[in-house]
Amino acid sequence: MISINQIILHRVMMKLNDPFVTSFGSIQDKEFFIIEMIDEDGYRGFGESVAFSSPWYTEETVKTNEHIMTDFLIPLLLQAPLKHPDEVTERFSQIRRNSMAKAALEGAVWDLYAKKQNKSLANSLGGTKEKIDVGISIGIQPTVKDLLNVIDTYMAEGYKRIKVKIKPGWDVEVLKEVRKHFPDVPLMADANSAYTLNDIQHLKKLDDLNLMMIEQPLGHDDIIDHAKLQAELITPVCLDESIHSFEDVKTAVELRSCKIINVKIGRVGGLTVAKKINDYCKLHDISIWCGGMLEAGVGRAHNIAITTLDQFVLPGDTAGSKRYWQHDIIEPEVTVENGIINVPNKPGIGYNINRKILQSSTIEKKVFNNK
Ligand code: OSB
Ligand code: MG
Repeated sequence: MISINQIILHRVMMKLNDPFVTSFGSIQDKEFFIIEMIDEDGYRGFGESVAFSSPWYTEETVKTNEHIMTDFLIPLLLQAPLKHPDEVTERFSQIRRNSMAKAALEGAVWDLYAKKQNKSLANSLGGTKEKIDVGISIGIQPTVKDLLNVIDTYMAEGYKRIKVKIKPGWDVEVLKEVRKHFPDVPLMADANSAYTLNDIQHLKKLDDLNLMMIEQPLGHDDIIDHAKLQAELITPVCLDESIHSFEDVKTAVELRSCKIINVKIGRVGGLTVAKKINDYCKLHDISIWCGGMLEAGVGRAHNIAITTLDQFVLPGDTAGSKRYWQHDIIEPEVTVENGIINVPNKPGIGYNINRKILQSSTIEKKVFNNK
């Protein structure tokens, strides 16, 4: 039984080492919540919210996360004890959407639950891998030469695949150059919704480049046009932005809109939903991998745990802490060796909170007590 006594929302601001540039713009300052949850037996779980400050990726923001967590989700969590974290999704279902707000709190419940069971979060979720393969996502660079240099650096660090952000004017020619310099690198491209079906002839040129996939070429909410595109492309289509729920996965699979799905815990509404997606995709032979939201250590640890499930067959975007932060908020930090992360086997997320870094990065702290 989990009876929550207290929930603390730490509003944190951290600066990325380098600005991350996509077809939509650039991020360097990352604001988010670390959720700390304490139950009546003194167990403590942690979650991390992943919405950005502005709604360019999905409609949620740091402020909508705060509003929804504070005014709706936290009261629901404190209302009655829980037997299992799977019940959180059910309890939150009376609140429409707001997946990232839900996932942030649910993640803390899962961590707390796993610690109470004295099991790693990965094992609690049903994951079995002891090591996971990871890739890296590279933002749009000022020049092709810069991009080639960055790829060189990350290949030397052993990352298992390279993802390059593309947009109109920075796509086929750039990827051709990459292929010329790195003929064998496992390579993919992420468009973050920058194209339409009118670009189909242009996108077909990617078929000569032996890409593992093209991620979210079309509309951020589209599932229909992607099916039309996939029917014309040899390159597998991977959906990211379009997948907000388990139901979206079913629609995309039924309509053959993609061959691969990028699962982000926050975008789909939590670990319980991500688990369900894993099982459904296994049944339907759809490959999945864990995407990233430029997370700090707590979110990164949750990503590592979900990636241990069996249908996460492709390397994800969960790069090492040092790729993002000067100092991460966990210890040890996440390290990648030869493109591999060793999954921690300590209880829960398996990393400790670095209280010094958390404190120095916190701009506001709100405490909710169960009376
Ligand atoms: O489209 O997958 C994306 C980062 C921010 C928002 C959206 C995306 C990304 C990434 C980088 O590609 C993922 C990461 O390294 O955490
Ligand atoms: Mg993406």
